[in-house]
Amino acid sequence: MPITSFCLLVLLSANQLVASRHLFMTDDGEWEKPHFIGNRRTNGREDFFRTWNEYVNGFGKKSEDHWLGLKYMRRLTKAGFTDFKILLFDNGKSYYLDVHNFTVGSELNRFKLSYSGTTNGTLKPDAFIVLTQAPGFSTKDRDNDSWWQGSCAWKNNGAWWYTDCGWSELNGPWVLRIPLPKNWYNGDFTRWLSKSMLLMGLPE
Ligand SMILES: [Ca+2]
Repeated sequence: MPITSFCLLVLLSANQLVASRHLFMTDDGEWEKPHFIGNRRTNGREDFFRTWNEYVNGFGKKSEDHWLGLKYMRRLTKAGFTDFKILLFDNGKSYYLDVHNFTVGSELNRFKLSYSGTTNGTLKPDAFIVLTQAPGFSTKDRDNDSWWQGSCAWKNNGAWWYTDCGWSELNGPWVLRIPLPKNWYNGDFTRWLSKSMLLMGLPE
């Protein structure tokens, strides 16, 4: 058994391992290497306006829309899954951003994001860089954002690495454009998204 598979068996529950079925993508952001899906939004049937504990432990069906869980994302980066891909779908077109040497911090560190590598893709890195400036992950019952006047999770009806409240939101309500849809700012325009995914994979 490869060491990586062994690590995953040790680190992840059987429930979480279902995610490893999704080994390959076929689109602009093709990844022909093992990866896990941290976030999948494709049909709007799953409720993403959830609590801190739910975001820590994960929710949803792994074969459909789901959030893998912050503690599993943390363990994956510690196990070497430090390539991060953001996949966005907007009006039939897909866009992606690859991030190398990506880390999810510990729960004590509020699952703060950081990276020490490079980025490339059809999306500009700006919105991702703002994510890494967030003090930590925030939910409707845990305000770790840098907006002192209120809670970005309540403002956006989501849960995310908010600053004040940032340039992206992939865990927001499943609505088209009004009032607070999922979105991603891309330097000169904002993508109002129909679908999105966050992937975590092994480096080349
Ligand atoms: Ca706040």
